[in-house]
Amino acid sequence: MQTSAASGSLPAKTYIGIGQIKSLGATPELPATGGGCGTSGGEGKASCGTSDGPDDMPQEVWDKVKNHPCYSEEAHHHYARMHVAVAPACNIQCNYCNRKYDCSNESRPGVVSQKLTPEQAVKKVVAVASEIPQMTVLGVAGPGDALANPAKTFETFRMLQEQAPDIKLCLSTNGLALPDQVDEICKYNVDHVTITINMVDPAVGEKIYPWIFWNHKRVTGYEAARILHERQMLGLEMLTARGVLTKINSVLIPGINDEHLIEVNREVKKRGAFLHNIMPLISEAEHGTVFGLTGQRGPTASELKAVQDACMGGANLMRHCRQCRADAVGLLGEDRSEEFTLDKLEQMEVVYDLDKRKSYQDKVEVERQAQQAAKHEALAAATAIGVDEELKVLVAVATKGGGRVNEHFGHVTEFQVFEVSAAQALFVGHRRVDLYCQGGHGDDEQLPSVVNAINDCHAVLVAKIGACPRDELLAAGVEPVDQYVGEFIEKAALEWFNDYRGRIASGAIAHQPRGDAQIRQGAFTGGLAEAA
Ligand code: CLF
Ligand code: SF4
Repeated sequence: MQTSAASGSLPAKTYIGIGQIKSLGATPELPATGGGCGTSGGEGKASCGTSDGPDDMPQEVWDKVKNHPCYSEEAHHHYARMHVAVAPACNIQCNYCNRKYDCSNESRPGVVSQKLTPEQAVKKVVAVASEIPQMTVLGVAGPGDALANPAKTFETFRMLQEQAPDIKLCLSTNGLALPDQVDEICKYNVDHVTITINMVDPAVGEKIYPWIFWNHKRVTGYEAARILHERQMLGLEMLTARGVLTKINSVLIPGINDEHLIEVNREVKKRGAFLHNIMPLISEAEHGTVFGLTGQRGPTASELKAVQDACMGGANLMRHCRQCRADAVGLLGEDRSEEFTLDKLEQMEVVYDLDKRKSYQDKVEVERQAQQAAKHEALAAATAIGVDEELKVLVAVATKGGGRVNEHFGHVTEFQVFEVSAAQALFVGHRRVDLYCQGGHGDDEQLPSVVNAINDCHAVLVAKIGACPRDELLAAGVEPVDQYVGEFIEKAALEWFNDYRGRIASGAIAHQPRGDAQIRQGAFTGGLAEAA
């Protein structure tokens, strides 16, 4: 399958700007936040403040995020979302979007969505929810703007509330129409709203947005960006005042808004945003976007992480976004939409069984608690070792879900990456890779691209790995580890790190810094995951 992965060598690591970014620090000078949910999401945590459960936040906020895979990093190992493409129109133009494809804010490129009527959408949601009991959230995320299509978006929500009342409702918008739609959002109990905010300075914005459609006419340049900015800020403030949880998506565009996103983080926190999701620009010439055609590149893995790290201390960060398609179905990172096309839905017998869904989700909660207990146990077992206590390394993990090390190296199409220190194992991203094992045999030509994708990691935790990739990884300086099969990821990563520090302390090895890695939006999946 054709992929949208960037090819060629990595950009120079000395890229100026991102690498010199200074952190917001632990005690940023921020005005007090406004009221609402955004005030209670925790201060400056590295990821959505849900990783330790309800102790971190008021019960009503916990109830909203505990099974939302985007609003809780930890939930995304267990719970699924789906999108319905009922909103094809858009009221602005972004230089990174070509709507021949899905909305770039919430999508991988190169995949055309099947547009649905609200009736078709609701039928699909009920069918998916019957089939996938961990599917807890329905989002409207394009392919255009959810609020530029209010009649279709809200009709979908209205019908769904009646037919599947346990499903959380979520939408994504560029914010231009948001202030006018806040009442409708609240009327249909939409608890989660994503606003894509790439700038708080119209001088930056005019490099990203060539035009907006405003008051029945097209507005361009600085004025367009100024209006959009004002509407975004107003909409965010209004949602905060009404207690709606908000997530801000920002597309990191090197050389245009990289350092500026720290200011964006600060401003959205002031206005009560619950989460800030800084995503890499997706930009390939074949997508036909302005940025693709002008050669504007996306960030490398370390450039993205540098900006995210610099924002710690501001609004909570989301780092597990998969930039989903507008009709994605399943756990983040997987896409089961092909199982639920309209013609297949016609053949399905759908029974929406609330008790079955609840009992499945109760089992997930038991598993989650075991995962938390394992993490705490591993942290408690970490011994004081005479090596740098500030030491942090990245570890790649092969998993097929459930928060465990349970995938073979050769079957991975996406590694999860954790930053591990003596204090924590923190999810910091994912890396798509070409499938190494095809038809039972490893394809050695794929190995360099896999190594490229995790080249900033010190180890890779897998359920199983063959001799050839093992040797190649070792030669590249990445340690393959297969002794934690079936273990919870954080426990395994912390235990490996403890062992790693022990080897450093004993003089058996010397700690070496790693290089940069390549972020890919697409990869060869050998049919395992369609349309990567
Ligand atoms: Fe969809 Fe977005 Fe709701 Fe999630 S996605 S509308 S908040 S249910 Fe999630 Fe996908 Fe990232 Fe969006 S991983 S692109 S953040
Ligand atoms: Fe595309 Fe979304 Fe931007 Fe509209 S708001 S132009 S659909 S990325």
